[in-house]
Amino acid sequence: MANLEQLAECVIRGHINANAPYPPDLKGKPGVEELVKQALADGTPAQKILNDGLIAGMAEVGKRFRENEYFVPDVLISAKAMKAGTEILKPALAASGAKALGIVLIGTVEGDMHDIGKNLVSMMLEGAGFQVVDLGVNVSPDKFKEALSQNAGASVVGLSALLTTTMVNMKKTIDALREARKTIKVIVGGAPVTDKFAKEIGADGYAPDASRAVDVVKSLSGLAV
Ligand code: B1M
Repeated sequence: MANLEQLAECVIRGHINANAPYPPDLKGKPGVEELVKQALADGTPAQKILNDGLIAGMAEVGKRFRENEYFVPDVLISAKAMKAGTEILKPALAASGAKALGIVLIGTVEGDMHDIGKNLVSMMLEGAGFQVVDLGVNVSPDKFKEALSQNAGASVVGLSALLTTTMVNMKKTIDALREARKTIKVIVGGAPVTDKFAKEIGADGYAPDASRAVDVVKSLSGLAV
């Protein structure tokens, strides 16, 4: 029987498969890819593999990141391992009709090309079980509005900004989004953004890092944190 705790541990350590050289002490041992395949072969439901293996692993990564035990490169390595597992799991998940926790649109606001933090937030949200539609960087208010109209199922929009000169575009974007849908929930983040600023511009939530962004999006979606 494949062990889902072992699978979670491989996500935490960023161990993709037996041939992967990282981390050195796990080289030659089954990684995420082998363990997901084994669990499917054992008849473990795809949703259980996702929840108790991959998502459980990413939840621990988020906790360690929040507690400054893990840093950006650690999270990126774990996210890569998580992605390798979800790629194998995707057909089984689709066949089982498993639903994402919700759809989140995300992008870096107009005038801003920084995307490392935004990508991290996307990966953590996917790791938590959300479907993420990433609109990229330099996204105008109109483009956000159009994307919201095209994604009727989206319940939360995430805006990222790294520059004091572009964070002002968050308010313009929120106003445009609310024109398209009055009740849409918006979370904002990025180095110069604060909770106070988020409240001033009418955002529903703010998170200082990717891990807490997951909690805020869950809470805005009415899910237990
Ligand atoms: Co730029 N840059 N940059 N830059 N850059 C900063 C932001 C800056 C602070 C550097 C400095 O001067 N000390 C400064 C901004 C000053 C200010 O406005 N106060 C700056 C500047 C001035 C510029 C240019 C104007 C430089 C120039 O051309 N003269 C230019 C602007 C280009 C543009 O956007 N139009 C520019 C360009 C660039 C590069 C292209 C070279 C590159 C970006 C590459 C890329 O993203 N693909 C770059 C980089 C790398 C940086 C620094 C060094 C690092 C940013 C980063 O990726 N951090 C940065 C200085 C610094 O921060 N030390 C700097 C790591 C990342 C994980 O953190 O993005 O904060 P962060 O994301 C965190 C949280 O903020 C939060 O979670 C993330 C993970 O925990 N978070 C969210 C982010 N988005 C969120 C969304 C949420 C919730 C949480 O909900 C939706």
